[in-house]
Amino acid sequence: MELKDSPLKDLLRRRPRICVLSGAGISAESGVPTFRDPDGLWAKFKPEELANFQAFINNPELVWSWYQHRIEVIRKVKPNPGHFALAEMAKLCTEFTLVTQNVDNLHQRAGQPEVIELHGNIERAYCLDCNTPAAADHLEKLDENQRLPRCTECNGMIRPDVVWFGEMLPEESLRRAENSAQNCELFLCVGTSGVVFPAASLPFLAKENGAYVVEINRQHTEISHVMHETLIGPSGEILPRLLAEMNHP
Ligand code: BJW
Ligand code: ZN
Repeated sequence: MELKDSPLKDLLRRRPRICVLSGAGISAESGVPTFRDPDGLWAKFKPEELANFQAFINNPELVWSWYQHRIEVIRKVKPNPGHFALAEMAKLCTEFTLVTQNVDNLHQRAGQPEVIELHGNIERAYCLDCNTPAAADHLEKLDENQRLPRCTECNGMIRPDVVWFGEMLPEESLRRAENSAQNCELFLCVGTSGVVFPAASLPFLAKENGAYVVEINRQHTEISHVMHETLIGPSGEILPRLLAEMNHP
């Protein structure tokens, strides 16, 4: 696919200030299921059953086994050309911010210099009572008398360090993401359905502040109407093309 002549092409050649918001779709080509595609995570598990605090309190073993399963999947897969292209772009631009809703560490493993995590990280966990950090892969380490991971300091319950529905996003991460969206010249929304807030408000904020806003997705989304351009296709193919444009003499 050649990029058609558009403001995007000209912008990329100037290596503008870029802010990227990524979602589960960027990791799909690595083999990580998305949430809302037909074969996604919510096709098998209802979000209200698993991704909220009350669900965890009601059935921590179910929620932990879901996270344990996802940790195992994520550890087996590798970053794909989409993740690598973004890491290369960061080296070319003087101002480049990557904001992710993903908890899978694939941007980090692709060598992304800095990642703003809006929804936490599946590899981390902490104690509900005293906040002491804990390893996230407890279930592997439990002996047969233990059903759930417990805090080594206070014996409290350990929870995954991710953001569930109804919970606040990490304040500093959200502040930095909003600041970058407000100050960028090009905002890229990659592989997100745009249904979860406040992450989905970032492209609106960027546009209000004069950025050129582009979506990269396999299909149109809830937030396509705010985009100046939607590039339809797999991000593992489209992002390397955008990178090539930045390297154009
Ligand atoms: C490809 C591809 C390929 C596939 N290439 N593309 C304003 C309005 C309405 C509601 C709210 C609002 N503000 C807040 C809310 C409530 C709520 C919310 O947004 N609800 C909506 C669902 C209506 N938000 C919250 O509760 C947030 N907290 C909050 O706002 O706190 C303040 C507050 C508190 C109390 C009351 C009120 C306010 C917290 C949200 C936390 C989200 N958590 C999860 C789970 C994280 C942990 C875990 O991983 O287990 O985050 S839910 C899940 O959705 C996960 C994701 O990060 C997030 C977004 O999903 P994403 O990444 O977009 O994935 P998909 O599957 O939806 O889309 C994939 C896309 O990829 C698709 O479009 C495909 O087409 C595409 N694709 N292959 C390119 N190869
Ligand atoms: Zn504790």
